[in-house]
Amino acid sequence: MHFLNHIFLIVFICFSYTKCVDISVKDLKVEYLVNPLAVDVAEPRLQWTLEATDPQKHSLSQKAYQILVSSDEQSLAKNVGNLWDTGKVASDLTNHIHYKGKTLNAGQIVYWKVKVWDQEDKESTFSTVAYWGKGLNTWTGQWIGAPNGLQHEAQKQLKDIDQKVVQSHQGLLPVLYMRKQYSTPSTTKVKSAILYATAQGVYKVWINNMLVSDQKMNPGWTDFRKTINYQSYDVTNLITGKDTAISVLLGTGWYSGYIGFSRQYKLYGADQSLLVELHVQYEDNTTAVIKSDNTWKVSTGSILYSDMLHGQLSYENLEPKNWRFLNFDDSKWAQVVARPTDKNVALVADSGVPIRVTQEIKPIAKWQSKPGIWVFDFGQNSVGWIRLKKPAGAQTRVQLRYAEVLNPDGSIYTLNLRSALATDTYVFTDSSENTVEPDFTFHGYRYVEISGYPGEPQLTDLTARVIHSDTPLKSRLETSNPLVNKLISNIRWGQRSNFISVPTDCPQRDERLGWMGDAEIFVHTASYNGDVAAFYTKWMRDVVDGQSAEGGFSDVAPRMVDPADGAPAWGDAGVIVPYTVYKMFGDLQMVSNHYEPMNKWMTYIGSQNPDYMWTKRLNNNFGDWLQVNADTPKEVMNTAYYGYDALLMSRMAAALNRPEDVKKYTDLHQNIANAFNKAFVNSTDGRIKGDTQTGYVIALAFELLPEKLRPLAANHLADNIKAHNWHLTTGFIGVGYLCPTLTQFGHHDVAYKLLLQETYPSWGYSINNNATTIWERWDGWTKEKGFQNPGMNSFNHYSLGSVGRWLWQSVAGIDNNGNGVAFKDILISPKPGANLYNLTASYHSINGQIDNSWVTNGTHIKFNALIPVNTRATIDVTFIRNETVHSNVGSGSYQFIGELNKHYDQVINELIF
Ligand code: RAM
Repeated sequence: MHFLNHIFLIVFICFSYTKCVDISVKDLKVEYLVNPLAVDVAEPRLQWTLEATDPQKHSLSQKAYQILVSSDEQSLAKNVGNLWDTGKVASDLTNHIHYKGKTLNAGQIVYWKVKVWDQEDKESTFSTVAYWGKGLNTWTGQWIGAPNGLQHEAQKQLKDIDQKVVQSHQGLLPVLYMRKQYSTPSTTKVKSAILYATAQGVYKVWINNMLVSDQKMNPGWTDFRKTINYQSYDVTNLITGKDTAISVLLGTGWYSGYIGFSRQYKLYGADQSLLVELHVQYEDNTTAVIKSDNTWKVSTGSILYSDMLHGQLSYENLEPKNWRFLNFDDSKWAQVVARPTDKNVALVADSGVPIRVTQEIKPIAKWQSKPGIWVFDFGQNSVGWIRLKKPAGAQTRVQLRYAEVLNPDGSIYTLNLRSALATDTYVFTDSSENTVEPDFTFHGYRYVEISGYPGEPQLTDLTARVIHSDTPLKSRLETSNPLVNKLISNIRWGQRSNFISVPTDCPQRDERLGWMGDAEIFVHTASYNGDVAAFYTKWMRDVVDGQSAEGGFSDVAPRMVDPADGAPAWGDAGVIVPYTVYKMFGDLQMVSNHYEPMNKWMTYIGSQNPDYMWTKRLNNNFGDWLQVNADTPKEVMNTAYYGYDALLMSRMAAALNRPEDVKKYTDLHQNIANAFNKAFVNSTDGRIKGDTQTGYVIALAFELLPEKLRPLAANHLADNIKAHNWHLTTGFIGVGYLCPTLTQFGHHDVAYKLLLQETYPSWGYSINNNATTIWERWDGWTKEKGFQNPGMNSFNHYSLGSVGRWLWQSVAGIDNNGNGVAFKDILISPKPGANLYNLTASYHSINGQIDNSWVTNGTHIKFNALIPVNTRATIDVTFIRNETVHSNVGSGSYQFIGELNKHYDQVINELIF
């Protein structure tokens, strides 16, 4: 066995008179975002990553940094930081560094760069230049919408042509077309132009017929009664001549469209409105602000509705031709109405991640379910819509219906969409050859049924456009086992499909809500798959906006469905999500921002449960949702969660350096544990009331059992799984902690058995029955019973995919070491087993990329690890005979080759090798 450390021949030629630096600076971000144009935070956090200039070198680190921030690029080019020059700061920090320079003006854009010194005090060159903008403090634009009669007129028109839809869906409102043309007061050229925009609704903006961005469904979803996010776009290149036309499509979106269950619409308001400010700076340094006001014009057009749940209906002949171009005659359009600004609603620069089309998929097969009705299979359940090629001369009504699954006869199965129509309809009248796609809707689907298409639609005529909040999903995990790879793929698709402005439960039926229980159980897995920190930063505001006056977090955020506060394990997302984001990304800011709301939640529970058992304020009390004939007693689960909250609060209090709260919450955790043990645990044999897998799992994972009972409880857990013939019985809650707990308490082989199980209930069972995403229920479809009750049967829910965390942490073996956060102190502890002959894992942490891989023949193994610059790692390779734990090693690549030790031999032999 050897450490490559010892044998690496370091050949590094440096073409420089001075000593050559070992690291370079990359990936500059502000508040997790690349060059954001509007940041509302007072002291935005800056970050970068480091790369080794020679990947063969070890133990590289950053000894110091210097940040320069300037009001203009020219000064920065001369290495002048006229807003902030940190000088050489002795620090190994590369993220969460607060800007402490001069106060910035509203709308100001600033430029920055950074250089670092390596472990030997050698200085790097400066990074490339990045920038950020300060958000707007005040708005002079007005909220504008359509005069009353306008939408009714269009609705009446719609009634004449599409009776059936309108009768059943009264709330469908036509999309508004808005425009404003202005002439520039200045004759000089534009130096910079930033467009700030938002809506009570959902919007798209063009300048001179050019779409300002590829972002979709802006401004996304917030609790519109409290917070509205605005977006900012650099439109400098779009403003060319003296005259400029701004055109906007304004749909209903989450604000006034159909939302949540069945017949809910206009939840936040009856009419859409728009708010826009275009800030232009000319080369002669004059400025202009063009804003939404009552001089704008409004009309309706071809889009008779574009609804998130129900889809889009467009009549081509109703489109005002060339309405987005300069000099379009809008004299017949109505004048908009300006609406008062609600001072109680905060307008906030969007801190989240825009929704974009991130992939296109071509269909793999098609067939006729009835003559003239074609079904297309895209091979993958995903979220978005179809871009359809319209044939020349088509004068017809073409309808696309979306579905996740099929009936046995090959027709699409849509019952599980409940009242969501999920249908896009185009009435074509002009003869142009074209492609069409909807504007403000999205569908969860694998299959598309198309009717009314002239002739036979070809595979090339339909393209699936995949959308989601575009969090970079750079991390990769792959093994030699196709079943495990499919599970990993299904988990990733579940995440992509349900990260749409908020973390949702499902993307297809009439629900699509920010269910907190689902979020709580999946956040850890999500944080391994990609950089989701900004996404959760935005969502935590929705969570806190939804907190009741008494302190109750809700079941869904943005809060909406139900007046009740959150159930145990659902409301607890308000504590678990900030904790997990802190652990995974080092985000102490999120913890401190929401510390008081979290405290309030603890008081909310504690004040009515003075005996430390969570038996009151249970609200919807969901329990271990969708478990398999193994209902964990609710008092057991709920009390365990109360204990878990206390445990996490004590850790967060410690991170914030609040010793009194550390004591308060450590004591609370202990008191809850005592009450839990007294009421539910047999103190001799460690049996827990209910005797369910979930009961054992959460008691162990939430550190509630006395030490001597832990192995006993873990054995009961393993025995229970064995008694179910190596099957799990856990629902949404237990499943997230199941495999990690088995591994932690020495039953890694049992966890592997669950991973590889292919009969019901298991992940493998769904995969063998064509799952390309994670199902809501273990029995979404079974050979014996067919589809589960359509009242609740989504095929794209991520909750049961929370096993992803374990694949990363315990199989690939990439985790934080002990109390470490943000992978600065890394634990590499892979546990090869089963028939995973190869594994390759690459996790893009906030502190750099961590790569693990192995290849084995079942008796010998070669293991590689790559530790990022400026981090330390403990590498546990005790799965190799005569190997040990290598503590606190520096960056670089390491290789270990040897014989698998006895224990792993056994695991592997039992499991297939
Ligand atoms: C369902 C949702 C969600 C779950 C709640 C309790 O309707 O789909 O996944 O958290 O119920």
